[in-house]
Amino acid sequence: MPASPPPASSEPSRRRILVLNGPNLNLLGQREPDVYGHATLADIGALLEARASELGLQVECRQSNHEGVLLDWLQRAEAEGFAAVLLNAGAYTHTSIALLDAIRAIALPVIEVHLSDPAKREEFRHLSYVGMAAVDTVQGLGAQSYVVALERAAAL
Ligand code: CA2
Repeated sequence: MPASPPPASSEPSRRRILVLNGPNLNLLGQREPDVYGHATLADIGALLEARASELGLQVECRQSNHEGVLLDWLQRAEAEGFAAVLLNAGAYTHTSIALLDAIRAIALPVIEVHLSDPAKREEFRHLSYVGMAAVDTVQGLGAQSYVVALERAAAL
Protein backbone atom coordinates (compact mmCIF):
# COMPACT_ATOMS: atom_id res chain seq x y z
CA MET A 1 0.00 0.00 0.00
CA PRO A 2 1.46 3.45 -0.89
CA ALA A 3 2.44 5.58 2.09
CA SER A 4 -0.13 8.25 2.82
CA PRO A 5 1.07 11.87 3.03
CA PRO A 6 1.64 13.24 6.55
CA PRO A 7 -1.41 15.05 7.95
CA ALA A 8 -1.35 18.78 7.28
CA SER A 9 -0.19 20.61 10.41
CA SER A 10 -2.97 22.53 12.10
CA GLU A 11 -0.40 25.08 13.37
CA PRO A 12 -0.04 28.07 11.05
CA SER A 13 3.62 28.69 10.18
CA ARG A 14 5.07 31.56 12.19
CA ARG A 15 6.79 34.52 10.48
CA ARG A 16 10.53 34.14 10.85
CA ILE A 17 12.76 37.02 11.89
CA LEU A 18 16.51 36.88 11.38
CA VAL A 19 18.66 38.57 14.05
CA LEU A 20 22.19 39.41 12.91
CA ASN A 21 24.97 40.55 15.22
CA GLY A 22 28.28 41.90 14.01
CA PRO A 23 31.86 42.11 15.25
CA ASN A 24 32.76 41.69 18.91
CA LEU A 25 29.18 41.21 20.03
CA ASN A 26 30.14 37.63 20.95
CA LEU A 27 32.02 39.29 23.85
CA LEU A 28 28.88 40.74 25.39
CA GLY A 29 28.57 40.20 29.12
CA GLN A 30 32.31 39.69 29.52
CA ARG A 31 33.69 43.23 29.12
CA GLU A 32 32.47 46.84 29.23
CA PRO A 33 29.25 46.09 31.17
CA ASP A 34 28.97 49.81 31.94
CA VAL A 35 28.44 50.47 28.22
CA TYR A 36 26.76 47.27 26.98
CA GLY A 37 25.21 45.72 30.11
CA HIS A 38 25.63 42.29 31.65
CA ALA A 39 23.51 40.25 29.24
CA THR A 40 25.34 37.83 26.96
CA LEU A 41 24.30 37.25 23.36
CA ALA A 42 22.78 33.95 24.52
CA ASP A 43 20.73 35.85 27.14
CA ILE A 44 19.49 38.21 24.42
CA GLY A 45 18.64 35.22 22.22
CA ALA A 46 16.56 33.73 25.06
CA LEU A 47 14.76 37.06 25.63
CA LEU A 48 13.94 37.25 21.93
CA GLU A 49 12.71 33.66 21.76
CA ALA A 50 10.34 34.26 24.68
CA ARG A 51 8.92 37.48 23.20
CA ALA A 52 8.76 35.97 19.70
CA SER A 53 6.63 33.14 20.95
CA GLU A 54 4.21 35.64 22.57
CA LEU A 55 4.08 37.55 19.29
CA GLY A 56 3.58 34.44 17.17
CA LEU A 57 6.98 34.85 15.54
CA GLN A 58 10.08 32.71 15.25
CA VAL A 59 13.58 34.14 15.64
CA GLU A 60 16.95 32.91 14.48
CA CYS A 61 20.02 34.62 15.96
CA ARG A 62 23.45 34.65 14.34
CA GLN A 63 26.73 36.46 15.03
CA SER A 64 29.80 37.00 12.87
CA ASN A 65 32.98 39.03 13.15
CA HIS A 66 33.21 39.09 9.34
CA GLU A 67 31.60 41.73 7.15
CA GLY A 68 31.29 39.37 4.16
CA VAL A 69 29.44 36.77 6.23
CA LEU A 70 26.93 39.43 7.35
CA LEU A 71 26.50 40.44 3.69
CA ASP A 72 25.91 36.82 2.64
CA TRP A 73 23.31 36.33 5.39
CA LEU A 74 21.50 39.54 4.38
CA GLN A 75 21.48 38.55 0.70
CA ARG A 76 20.14 35.07 1.45
CA ALA A 77 17.59 36.06 4.10
CA GLU A 78 14.58 36.29 1.78
CA ALA A 79 15.33 32.98 0.04
CA GLU A 80 15.72 31.40 3.48
CA GLY A 81 12.16 32.43 4.26
CA PHE A 82 12.69 35.31 6.68
CA ALA A 83 10.20 38.18 6.79
CA ALA A 84 12.48 40.81 8.35
CA VAL A 85 15.97 41.27 9.75
CA LEU A 86 17.12 42.87 13.02
CA LEU A 87 20.70 44.02 12.53
CA ASN A 88 23.24 45.13 15.10
CA ALA A 89 26.21 45.54 12.79
CA GLY A 90 28.50 46.62 15.65
CA ALA A 91 31.29 48.92 14.45
CA TYR A 92 30.52 48.07 10.80
CA THR A 93 27.48 50.30 11.33
CA HIS A 94 29.79 53.30 11.07
CA THR A 95 32.09 52.10 8.28
CA SER A 96 30.33 49.74 5.90
CA ILE A 97 28.96 51.13 2.65
CA ALA A 98 28.76 47.46 1.60
CA LEU A 99 26.15 46.84 4.31
CA LEU A 100 24.27 49.97 3.23
CA ASP A 101 24.23 48.69 -0.37
CA ALA A 102 23.11 45.20 0.72
CA ILE A 103 20.25 46.55 2.83
CA ARG A 104 19.14 48.69 -0.12
CA ALA A 105 19.47 45.73 -2.49
CA ILE A 106 17.29 43.29 -0.59
CA ALA A 107 13.51 43.43 -0.45
CA LEU A 108 13.25 42.58 3.25
CA PRO A 109 12.87 45.29 5.89
CA VAL A 110 15.92 45.68 8.11
CA ILE A 111 15.66 47.24 11.57
CA GLU A 112 18.88 48.67 12.99
CA VAL A 113 19.55 47.77 16.64
CA HIS A 114 22.09 49.06 19.17
CA LEU A 115 22.53 48.34 22.84
CA SER A 116 24.08 51.73 23.52
CA ASP A 117 23.05 55.05 22.00
CA PRO A 118 25.81 55.82 19.48
CA ALA A 119 24.56 59.41 19.17
CA LYS A 120 25.60 59.99 22.80
CA ARG A 121 29.06 58.49 22.34
CA GLU A 122 32.19 59.42 20.34
CA GLU A 123 31.71 61.49 17.20
CA PHE A 124 32.84 58.62 14.94
CA ARG A 125 29.80 56.61 16.08
CA HIS A 126 27.35 59.31 15.00
CA LEU A 127 27.38 58.27 11.34
CA SER A 128 25.36 55.12 10.61
CA TYR A 129 25.47 53.64 7.11
CA VAL A 130 23.06 50.94 8.32
CA GLY A 131 20.63 53.62 9.50
CA MET A 132 20.62 55.21 6.03
CA ALA A 133 18.90 52.11 4.63
CA ALA A 134 17.12 50.57 7.62
CA VAL A 135 13.35 51.05 7.96
CA ASP A 136 13.72 51.79 11.67
CA THR A 137 16.32 52.10 14.45
CA VAL A 138 16.10 51.10 18.12
CA GLN A 139 19.03 52.07 20.31
CA GLY A 140 20.14 52.91 23.82
CA LEU A 141 17.90 50.44 25.67
CA GLY A 142 20.48 47.72 26.32
CA ALA A 143 19.21 44.20 25.64
CA GLN A 144 15.69 45.64 25.53
CA SER A 145 16.59 47.36 22.22
CA TYR A 146 16.36 43.95 20.54
CA VAL A 147 12.97 43.20 22.12
CA VAL A 148 11.53 46.56 21.05
CA ALA A 149 12.95 46.00 17.54
CA LEU A 150 11.24 42.59 17.44
CA GLU A 151 7.94 44.20 18.45
CA ARG A 152 8.39 46.75 15.63
CA ALA A 153 9.13 43.90 13.21
CA ALA A 154 5.92 42.18 14.34
CA ALA A 155 4.00 45.34 13.43
CA LEU A 156 5.45 45.64 9.91
O1 CA2 B 1 25.67 49.76 21.03
C1 CA2 B 1 25.79 48.89 20.16
O2 CA2 B 1 25.06 47.90 20.09
C2 CA2 B 1 26.96 48.98 19.17
O3 CA2 B 1 26.51 48.47 17.93
C3 CA2 B 1 28.06 48.12 19.73
C4 CA2 B 1 29.33 48.17 18.89
C5 CA2 B 1 29.76 49.62 18.67
O4 CA2 B 1 30.87 49.65 17.80
C6 CA2 B 1 28.64 50.45 18.09
O5 CA2 B 1 29.09 51.79 17.98
C7 CA2 B 1 27.42 50.41 18.96
C8 CA2 B 1 30.47 47.44 19.61
C9 CA2 B 1 30.19 46.03 19.95
C10 CA2 B 1 31.33 45.53 20.75
O6 CA2 B 1 30.81 44.74 21.78
C11 CA2 B 1 31.61 44.52 22.87
C12 CA2 B 1 31.03 43.80 23.87
C13 CA2 B 1 31.73 43.55 24.99
C14 CA2 B 1 33.04 44.00 25.13
C15 CA2 B 1 33.61 44.72 24.11
C16 CA2 B 1 32.89 44.98 22.97
